[in-house]
Parts: sequence; C-alpha cells; structure tokens
Amino acid sequence: MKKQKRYLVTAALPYANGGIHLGHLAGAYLPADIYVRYRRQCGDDVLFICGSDEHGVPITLGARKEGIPPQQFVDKYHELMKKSFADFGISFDIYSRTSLPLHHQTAQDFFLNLYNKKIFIEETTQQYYDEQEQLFLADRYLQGTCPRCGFEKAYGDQCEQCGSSLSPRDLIRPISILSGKPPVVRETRHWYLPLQRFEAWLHQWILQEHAADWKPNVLGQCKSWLDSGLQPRAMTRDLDWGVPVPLEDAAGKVLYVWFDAPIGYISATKQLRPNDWELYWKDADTQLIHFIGKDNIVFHCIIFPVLLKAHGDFILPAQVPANEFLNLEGEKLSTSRNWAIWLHEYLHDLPDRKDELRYVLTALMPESSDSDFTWKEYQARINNELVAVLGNYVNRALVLCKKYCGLQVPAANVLTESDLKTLREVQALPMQMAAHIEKFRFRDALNTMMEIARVGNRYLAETEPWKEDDPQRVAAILNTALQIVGCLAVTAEPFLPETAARIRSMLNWHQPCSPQQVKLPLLPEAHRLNEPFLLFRQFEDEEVERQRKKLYARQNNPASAVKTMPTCSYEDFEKLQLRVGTVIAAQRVPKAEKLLCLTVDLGSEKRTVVAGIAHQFEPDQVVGRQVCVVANLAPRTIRGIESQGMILTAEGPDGQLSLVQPGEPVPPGAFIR
Ligand code: B3M
Ligand code: ZN
Repeated sequence: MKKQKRYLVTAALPYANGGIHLGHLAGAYLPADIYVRYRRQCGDDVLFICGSDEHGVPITLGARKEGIPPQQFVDKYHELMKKSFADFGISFDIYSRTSLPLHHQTAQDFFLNLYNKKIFIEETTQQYYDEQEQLFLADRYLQGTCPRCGFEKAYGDQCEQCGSSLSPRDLIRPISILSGKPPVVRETRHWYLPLQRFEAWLHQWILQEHAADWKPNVLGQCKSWLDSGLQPRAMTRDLDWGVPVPLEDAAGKVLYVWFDAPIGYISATKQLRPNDWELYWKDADTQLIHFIGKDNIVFHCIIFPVLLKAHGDFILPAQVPANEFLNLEGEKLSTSRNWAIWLHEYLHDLPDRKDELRYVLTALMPESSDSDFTWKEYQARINNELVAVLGNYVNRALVLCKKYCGLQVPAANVLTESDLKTLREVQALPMQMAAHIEKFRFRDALNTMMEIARVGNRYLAETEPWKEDDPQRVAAILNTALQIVGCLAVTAEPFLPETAARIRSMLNWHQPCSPQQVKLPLLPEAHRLNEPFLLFRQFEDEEVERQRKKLYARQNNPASAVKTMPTCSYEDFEKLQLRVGTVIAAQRVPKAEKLLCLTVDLGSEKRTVVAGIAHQFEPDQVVGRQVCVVANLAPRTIRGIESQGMILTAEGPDGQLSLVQPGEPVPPGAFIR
C-alpha cells in the first residue's frame, strides 16, 4: 500500500468587514476547494483551514462607521461569510475566527517566543496621529503631495501616479483621510521584525529552491520585493482592537494584523485537532499550501515564512499558488462602489446553479493574469459547454442505454478496435487531469475533464448505435459509452461536486475512486442503473439581462450594499414627523429629467415637494395618490423651488421605485407612527 500523504491546505482568512464576492472565490477559495477535493479523492490526509480575519484598522473603522463595538461588527460579518461559504459548499474542515481566545493565546505565545529569542528590534519613532479620530494613521490613511511627481493625492505608502513607493513622512502637506485634517506627529514605541536579516535566506529558499515549482507570478513578485531590499517592519500597532501585545509596558498596543492573521491558520488547526495539530505544522512530511490572491503574496511568501523560520519549530509553505484578479464586466472589482457580485446574492437569485458558478469561475480562473467575468460569458459557458457538451453526453448515453438495453449495463462482448481505441483515449485523461491539478493548473484540468465528454460525444456520433442492427454491437457501444460516463463521475468530482453526485446516482454507482484509479471498465455488466434525468438547464437571455441590470443599477447605491447603517437611537427616530399626504397637483421641473414638483395636501396645509421620480412616473400617474411625507424636514431649494418635505419611495433590486403609501385611504395629514 502506498504511504498516505499529509497536506495542510489554507485559504486566505477574509476580513470580517463585508461579504464574499466572486473575485474572492476565483482567487483563493475555489482553487483551494478543488485541490482539497482532489486530495481527498486520492485518499490523502488533508486538512482544509479557513476563518475570518477580525482585526486590523479597516475593521475598527468599519465598526466606528456603523456605530457598533468591533466585536458586534465582526460577529455579523463572520456569520455572513461563514454562511455563504457553507451554502456554496466550500468544504472547509473548519471555518474559525481570529477573535477567539485560543487564537489570542496562540498569537501571543508566538510573539513571546520571538521576543525571548531577541528577534525584534524595539524602536521609538515619530508617527502621524489623527487627533480628531484619536489614532495613529496607517500609511494608507495618509494622503498628500508626492515629492517625486507632484501628484496631490499620493498615499502614505505609494504614489499611484508615478508608482514610487513612499513612506508617510515623504508626503508634502499630508492630511488624514479619516478626518480630512492635517495630522500631528507623535512619538510611539514598537517592535520591528528585521526582515533585511533574512534576505539571503529568502533568496536561497524562494529563488533557488523553489525556482522550478512555484508559479511564475508568485516568483516574480517575490523577486521584485527581494531586489528592492527588505526593511524592518513593525509587528505591533497602537490600537484598542486586536491581540494585546503580551508585554508589561505595552498598554494600548496590539499585534499587527498581518502578524496575527497567518497565525490564525495555526490556531484554527489547534481548534480542529487539539491533540495532533502539531503533526500538521511541525512534521516535515506535511505539505503546507497557502491559497491566496496576489495582493497577499508578500505576507505569505516573505513575512510569515520569516516568522516561522525565526520561531524554528514550524515547517514552511511548500506552495503558495496565488492567483491574479478577476475583473467584472471589463472593470476592476470595487467593494466601495459595490461593483461586485456577492456570493450570498448569487445564491439567493440562482440557488440551484452552484456547479454552474464553479464551472465558469474555474474556466476563467485568473491563474497567470487577470481575467474578466461577464454574464454573457457565464451564459455562453453554461449553454455551450455544460448543457451542450457535458450534460448532453451523459444524458444521451443513459437515454440510449435505457431505450435499447434497459436500465442496466449491457454486455460488451464484441468490442471493435475503434471501441478499444476510444477506451484507451479516455483512460489516459484522468491521469492528465490529476497532473494539472497537482501543478495548480485548474483551467487545464477542467478542460481535460471536459475532453472526456467531448470524446464521448464524438464516439456516439461515429458509432451511431441508433442505426445499428446487431444487438450485440448496440450493447457493446452503449457499454463503452457508459464507461465514459463513469469516468466523468470521477473526474467531475473536484470541480462539480453536485453534478458528480448526480451522475453517480443515475449510474447507481458509489464506489470511491480517484482519478489515478480509473481503470476502464468501471461499471460491471448487468449493473442496475437508475432513471436518467437532465443535469443542466439553459441560461436564458432574459436572465442575463436581469443580472446585468441589477449589477448596473445598484452601483453606488448603498441600499443594496452589504454594509448596513449605524444604529439610530429612539430619540433620533422620534425627531421625525412622518405624515400621510395626498398629491393634488404635479408637474415636471423644466430641464430636470428626474424631478417632479408636487403639491401635497396635508389636511391643515398644502406643501410643495420636489421629488426625484420623474424618470419613472408621469405627473398624472401620481395625482390623487396618497404618499408618506417627512413633514418636518428642513426646507431645501432645488432648482429654484423650495421643497418643503420629502416623500418616501421603496427601491427594488433593479432600481425600480415605488411610492410608499398607506394600505387603506386615510384622511390627509394623518400621523405615521
Ligand atoms: N485578511 C487580507 C485579505 O482578505 C487578509 C488575508 C489574511 S490571510 C492570513 O485579502
Ligand atoms: Zn508621484
């Protein structure tokens, strides 16, 4: 028996400040899931680790913006992300989180271990501080004029105009992005990791030892970091949210989020396997593999390995198969502009199309350069590949078999040379697919799986069993066709787990089998089959339109953003006077496409209200209708007209407005409570 191999596979811990979108999936979670499913098929010992990254400045600020404590903030997003992953079927062995006490303890122990080894350099420096927000400003939160090119909106770490990398003190006339005010300079003491001392070792380990087996995009980034020289990097921060620095004189300081987050992989493993986690982190027979997006390369290939190396007890990553970015309809994904497809929304709209999404994202996986997701392409891949090639083949083979031979595997007594040639051709493909997966070439692997279905379709077109007179030949052809279906059930499993299970249920075949173990014939003669059914449905033009409209409509529209609003106190709510009014006159506002000027009867008085609804309602469509009015809103002059209140509308996901009105007619002026 071959020795079982051991793998620890991690996928980047997403920040608990939003949802999971398709870019995240294509970048890290889907390739990791395909890889892990493949390893499990092979019978390898594999743990698949992930969880929420709950520390760092963006979390602190997000919580502040929503007006809730950070713990409550991360609780909410942790649950959302955990559920999206589970609903989609990403097969983590654990989805943990970094606010757990076990993680705090693990990260603190790690820090102390390095501290006691005197790895860190303690240094007091001058840093920018935002007095209004009361925090030291991370480089990204400073903006000012670039000293090299004069661009006025350069960041504290980089000028996006000329590309120079900067440090905050380089900026001319810096301001804090948080308050818009100039920051002050304050002294602060931190513990620095002297990365430069590890340069020679990193050179050797990455650029020599892994020159042949790491992906070129990963090696390229590492080389450029190493070529430009490494600097000491602070491993602590002045913040009140995070893992407290476990030293006497360090009140108000926490570990840098990029110190504690990768250690989150270790804590999660401990949580999952309290008794033998060390086997996965300290035994040289374990392969540690980090799946990440390209923006995390430096942390996983340089900083975390330096920490592991400095500690000394841990293994180093064997592979960091980072992907590039997935764009959306030709534009960069942007969560702040809500230019993204959120997984929880996808699952809500298209709950029975999980494998379709896995398929399309794998086919478009940004393995070596950025790629682009469009709904048109999504449709084309489903209709032309899943329906027309894979679904069609499996269905034809099974329906033909049922029709000519009944629901059982027919006898293959008279195989011709061409049947055998087809079987040999198919037989070679699962191995090729496995080789691609092991090299993290998921697009090629997927293509190889689809090639099996293509060979099958060609075989049926050539042999035309429906024209064959000899029942022995018909049986032999359909036996061959069914063996190809069996081969698909095995090879589809890492990419399309639900589809693979459905093929297996039609085949009534449940024996575990890895791609390497595929040895045709897989299905014995006379084996009973189940009724065939269709695997995939067409994705129609209207559905493409609906999704595209939704995407464009909610861009910049906070209503559908994943973000929620800060809590509103009862006192604040009480300040609003909401009343029912009846529209008694309406006219368009000249030269303003969207505006209607309404006269609203509030019983005791009439109000003029300017409303942005003209793109959807003609004046005579609103006259006579009852509406909800914010009656005590401060008057505003819009296009020279004083608007004395606001009417309420509800907005659908596609941007369609509808007027909010009482369920029954009520006297104008009635209070809404
Ligand atoms: N949370 C960054 C990100 O979500 C960070 C990854 C941590 S992996 C240890 O892109
Ligand atoms: Zn510049």
